[in-house]
Order: sequence, then structure tokens, then C-alpha cells
Amino acid sequence: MNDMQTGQAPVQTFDAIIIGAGMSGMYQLVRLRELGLSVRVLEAGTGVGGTWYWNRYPGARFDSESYSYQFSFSRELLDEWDWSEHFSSQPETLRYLNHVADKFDLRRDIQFSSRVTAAHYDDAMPGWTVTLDNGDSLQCRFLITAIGPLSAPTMPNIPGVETFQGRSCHTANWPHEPVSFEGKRVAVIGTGATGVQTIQEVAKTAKHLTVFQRTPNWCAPLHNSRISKAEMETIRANYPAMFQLCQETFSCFLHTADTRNTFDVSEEERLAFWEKLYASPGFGIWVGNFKDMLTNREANAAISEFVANKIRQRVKDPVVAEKLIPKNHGFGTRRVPMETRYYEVYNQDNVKLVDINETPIERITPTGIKTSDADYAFDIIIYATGFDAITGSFDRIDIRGTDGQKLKDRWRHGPETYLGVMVNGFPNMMMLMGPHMALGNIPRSIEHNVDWVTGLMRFAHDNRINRIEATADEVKAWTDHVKALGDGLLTFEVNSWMTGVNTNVEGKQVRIINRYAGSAPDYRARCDAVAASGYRELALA
Ligand code: N01
Repeated sequence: MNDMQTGQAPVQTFDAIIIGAGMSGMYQLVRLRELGLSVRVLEAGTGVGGTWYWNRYPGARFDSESYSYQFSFSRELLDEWDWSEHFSSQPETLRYLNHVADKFDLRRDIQFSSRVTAAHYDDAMPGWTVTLDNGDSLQCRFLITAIGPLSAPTMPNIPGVETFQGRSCHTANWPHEPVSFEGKRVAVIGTGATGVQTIQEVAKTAKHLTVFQRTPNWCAPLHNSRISKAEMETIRANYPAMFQLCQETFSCFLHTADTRNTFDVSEEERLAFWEKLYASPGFGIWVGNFKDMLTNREANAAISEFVANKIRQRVKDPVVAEKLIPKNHGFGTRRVPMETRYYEVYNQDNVKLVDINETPIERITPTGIKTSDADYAFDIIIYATGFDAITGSFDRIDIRGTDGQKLKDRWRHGPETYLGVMVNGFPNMMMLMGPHMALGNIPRSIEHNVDWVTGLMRFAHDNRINRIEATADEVKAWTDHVKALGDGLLTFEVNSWMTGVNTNVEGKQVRIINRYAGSAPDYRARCDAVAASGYRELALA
């Protein structure tokens, strides 16, 4: 029986479906259109921007230099967009991404308010059937996931969350309308990069702010500033050199590790170097530090002590200062939150720090938060409790490959991928910014990742290839390589989203190596060699 006879609308079929209209999905759409393919982007939100669409929490902004974080693929786009701050705020970034969507007329191929719940592969097509939360289905030959490494927010597994009668919100589901903290008693749970940005903003206007901290993080000053018209022109004139530098550095940032080891220099020289980094804008103190900072324990202890002393100098109450100094991990072994007067917030009369290791949260109550020693009343509770990172956004979609095998089951003990882009048993599925990818300055990685996938699609198109699959051997080889790169790095000895640990998610209490810890240039070289060989490592049919 055909669709006419059943009265059902025919299933829409595309050459490619992209899941997600964040930066990677948007750019992939631009590139696939150039190949003349029919493409549909499915996006859960009502607008483009991904991370920058969802994370509207107060104080959200770039931690990387705005101009290094933008798209670089269009000179015209670079010429017409001015950044107003060195580290752009979320509203400006979202305006920029909407400008990109307008300029390239992207929205006509994006279906908004369409959350993908399932994607099942069928070898008879060969291709994928993608199901949305409203029950609709679409089909495609190639499925490209652009679902982001930090897009599955997790609420804390604290009893009573649903009983709170005031206003509460996870930072990644922040409302589109402004939220006023004036005259309000506010709680923030979580002190990662998001919590830090939120806390320093909310503290400006809240009647009272209580911060519930489980693990302090090593934060460093952002040193943001405005960009004048003249300065913007100078920055723009330098774009070719700046993007070239991003191609050459380890993580695509404007900063790269110093070539010296920590103890190669005198104490005086070392301290002067660290003072300079602490006083400089951006991630320099994290990724532009001595090259052994994350491999040599003594070196790491020394920089940790330097930053601890900064915290002691900035926080007036020594007891509070000690609570804010991490004791279970060294500087830089977790993502360093960048801050603007974050530590000074704790000198304000309207701010209280609660160390929930000393006085654990017992439950959220209808009126606030009950710890082991107090009942706190709040008007607003903000959950800055992070994400089921890297694999979480995949786990939330029922992805099934050949023979119905589930990706979630396949990755139960950690992701297995080929170049972070493909998985054997899941033909014609390509992942953008998936597990085992170099993260770093993400838009730089996105552009390479998308260009590589586009090259593969072009090759498939030109050579009439309908089925692309990574082989089991190549997946094993890449996965082993990624694991080996993580060996010896202090980063992988610490619990964090970067090691796949999330105490709020069942089965994610064990550390894994889920991201590529080698250099971005090495990663690109490996991918480019595969392309140059005519993708000989892949099974093509
Ligand atoms: O998430 P996190 P995030 N009870 O996982 C705490 C990027 N980002 O959203 O450390 C109590 O880092 C948890 O405590 P602990 C950036 O890459 C970029 O802050 O697990 N507390 C932690 O303090 C960043 O690294 C920008 O002990 C609980 C916090 O919640 C990544 O996003 C800006 C808890 C979660 O911190 C994630 O950052 C912001 C519980 N049950 C973020 N569960 C840019 O500038 C969790 N916590 C680009």
C-alpha cells in the first residue's frame, strides 16, 4: 500500500540530516548545501546557536577571545562583524550566530522545536530513520550529529528538587526573559565555570546569595575589556595571522604552552612569569604555562600554591579563603573557570559560602534548602550543576546501528570511535565534536571537523558510494591511541566532566578517557592523511 492509499503523508527523505543547529550544525549546513545535497537540520530549540541559545544564565560569556572563537570560513562575515568585548557576552554571541543564520539564509533548512528522540539505521536503505518528540519521522542517507559535548544538562540527585515552591532553574535551561534578583534570596548550587560566572553576576544585585560548594575550582582572572572601533580594525587586519596561529597552537587557542619546564628557571623568574600570566587576559595561565604543568606533580603543586596565595590575598576571611582553595586536585587539572572579581564576592556582606562537605545538603524543601545544620529559605534556586558531558547527548537519543545494537550499550564502558567521527556498526553516521575529539577552542575544531566530514561526503557523492563505515580494527586502533594519549596526564586522575564522571548520572561514576588529549595539529594531520589516501581505512560500498 502506498502513502496515497493509507492517507499518510510520505516520509520526508533527505540526503543528510544534521541533528542540532549550534555552531557545528550551522556550518555543516553551509558546506553540505555547497555539494548540492538536500539537507534538513533538526533543532530542539526555537532558534539557532546551540550552547549560546540555551545557556542564557546571568554572566554567561566567552572564556576565549571573541575574535578567535568566531567562524573563519567567510572573509565577508569576518569583515562585517565587530566584537564589542575581548570576551563576548552570551547575548552578543547569540546575536552573532543569528546574524550568521540570516546572512547564509540557514533557517529555511532548519526545523526548530524538533527534538530528536531516536535514530535507527536500516541497511536496506541504506540510511537512517530519525524520530522526533512529536512522533514524526524523517529519513536520510547520512546522519550527522551536531549535538555538542556539553548539551545534556543534569539536575542534582538531591531529594525534594521538585517540591520547591519558589523559582528554580538549571543554568542551561535559563528563561528567555530577564530574571531580576533585586530583593531576592538566591541560592546557587555548583561552582564550575558556569557557577562562577553566575555567582559573580547574581551577587551584584541579590538581597542575599548563598553558594553551595561541593568542590572548589581553581579560577583565574579573565581581564575582559571593551574593544574600541580603532582596536577592532587592528584586530581585523590581523585575522589571517591570528587564525594561522590558532592552527599551530596545541588547543587552537591564541595561547600555547611555554617551551620551558617549571624548574628550568630560577624561582624569581618563575614567579615573575606567573605574575604576568595572572595579570594577562584569557586562558594563558592555563594553556600558556610551563609545558610540564600538567605532567610533573611538583610543577603542578608549585603553580597551585601560587594561585592559592592569590586566593588568600583576595578573600578577607582566611577560613572562607581556605574553603575556596581546591585540596583534591591541582591547578589546571580541571577546566579553569575564568572570573571577574569572583573571589571578592565572598567579601560582600550579602554573600555566604556553604561548604557542603562539612554540612551536606539533605534535601530541597518547599521553601529552600536543608543542610545537616540549617534550614535556608530562598526565593530562587539556581542549579549550576553541569552536564552529562560528551556522551550524554548521545545517550539521550535512542541511536541504533546495524542489527539494532544501541550506541548507549556499545559505549557503556566508554566511547569507541574512529577519529572521533565514526563508529563501526553505525554506518553513515558522522559525529561533529563527538567523543575522542580535540576540544580546546571549539569553533576552530568544528571548522576542521565539518570540512573533513564534507570532504568525505563529496568523495561519497563523486564515487557513488552509499554506505560508509569505520572498520572494527580502525575503531580499536583509534580508541587505543586516544587512551594512550591520556596516560600520564594529571587531568585524567581527577573527577570532572572531562573524565566522564557525573555523580548525578547512573553508571557515570568511573573515570574514562573520553576526549583526545593530543595536539590539534596532530589530530588534523591524521584526519587529512586519511582523506588524502582516498579514505582507504574506511569500508566504502
Ligand atoms: O559544569 P561543571 P559547568 N550536589 O561540571 C556541582 C563549559 N563552560 O556548567 O565539582 C552539589 O564544571 C559540581 O560539583 P563537583 C566549560 O568547558 C564554558 O560549570 O562535581 N553540587 C560542580 O561544582 C566548563 O568546564 C564557558 O563536586 C553538585 C558544578 O556543580 C563546562 O562548560 C562557561 C552536584 C558543575 O560544574 C561545564 O561547566 C561556562 C550535586 N548533586 C561553562 N552535582 C565559556 O566561557 C553537580 N554539582 C565558554
